[in-house]
Amino acid sequence: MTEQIEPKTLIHLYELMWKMRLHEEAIKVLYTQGKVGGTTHLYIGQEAIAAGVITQLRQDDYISSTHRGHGHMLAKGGELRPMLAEILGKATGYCKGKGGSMHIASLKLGNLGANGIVSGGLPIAVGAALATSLGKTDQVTVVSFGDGATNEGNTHESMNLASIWKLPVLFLFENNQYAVSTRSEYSIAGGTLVKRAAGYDMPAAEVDGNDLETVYEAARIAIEHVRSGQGPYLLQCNSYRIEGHYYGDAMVYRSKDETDGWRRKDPILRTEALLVEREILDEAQCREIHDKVQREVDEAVAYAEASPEPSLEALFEDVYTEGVE
Ligand SMILES: Cc1ncc(C[n+]2csc(CCOP(=O)(O)OP(=O)(O)O)c2C)c(N)n1
Ligand SMILES: [Mg+2]
Repeated sequence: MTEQIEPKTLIHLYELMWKMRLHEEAIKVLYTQGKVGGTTHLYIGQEAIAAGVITQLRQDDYISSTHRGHGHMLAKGGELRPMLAEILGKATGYCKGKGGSMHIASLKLGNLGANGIVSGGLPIAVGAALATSLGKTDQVTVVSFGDGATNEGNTHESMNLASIWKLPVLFLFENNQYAVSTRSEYSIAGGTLVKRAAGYDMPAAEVDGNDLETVYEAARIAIEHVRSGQGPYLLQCNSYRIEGHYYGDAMVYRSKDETDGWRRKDPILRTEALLVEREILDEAQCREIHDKVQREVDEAVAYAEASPEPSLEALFEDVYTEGVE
């Protein structure tokens, strides 16, 4: 039986998930208007994973993220204004406009960065965990990775090293069913990573990644294990990528029926149902939270749009130095 999340925390996580969702919805509009450089990968549908796991970290804990990293950053304490400014390539962004959607990082918040290299975040996380381990702190590093990363050499090397050195890493596998157009049930031998974790002598759990409470409880156990110095842990959260691989993907490789089926398992609506069922909030109060977050997102979009571009002189600043705060 899953432990219930305290009402106050549940409301906070519900609001945070709307923040992630409406942030991504705003990016769709900005992208369509030609204001987002390059490409952008949206986190819609997977919000319960970042909210359920990353919010349980301390600020001095680390995360290492993926190309689909906006939700991870918001869960680690990222604010809407510098997020959206970064995505629009503005000087007020987290990386002074030089990172964009796929490379947002903040050392102050403990985000070692989104990453354009599939599985690239795992060795970085193991390195961070080695540093904290040598420093004898009890900091934890959480690395998110997708099903596409599961069969990269990096992933196996990282898990093996983390295990033999008993490093404080939580390997957070977000199975959103697709790597571009390849289905994870086709690409993952054995169907689950939990079996592979046994090969690395690492405890593991597999949960419904669209069920916030289940993710939260599994993450609590996993983080406790890692923080107590017992070595790495693998948490597999099964979810679904509601949008295309990148925004604008024609999605010819899957049916509308399939996507609609997963829309009915929407993690935000499921959390809302929980809040109402437990009489923590009624539907009108839930709507108020949604509307409040929408106003915050709109305000942040206006801020980002009004922000200046980086200056030409800034081009050579922060090269080979710590360019992010
Ligand atoms: C090493 C490497 N190989 C291939 C690519 C191209 N690529 C970018 S994202 C992606 C799919 C990643 O799928 P997954 O790991 O499941 O993450 P998701 O997009 O589902 O979040 C691929 C193949 C890349 N960026 N890096
Ligand atoms: Mg995937």
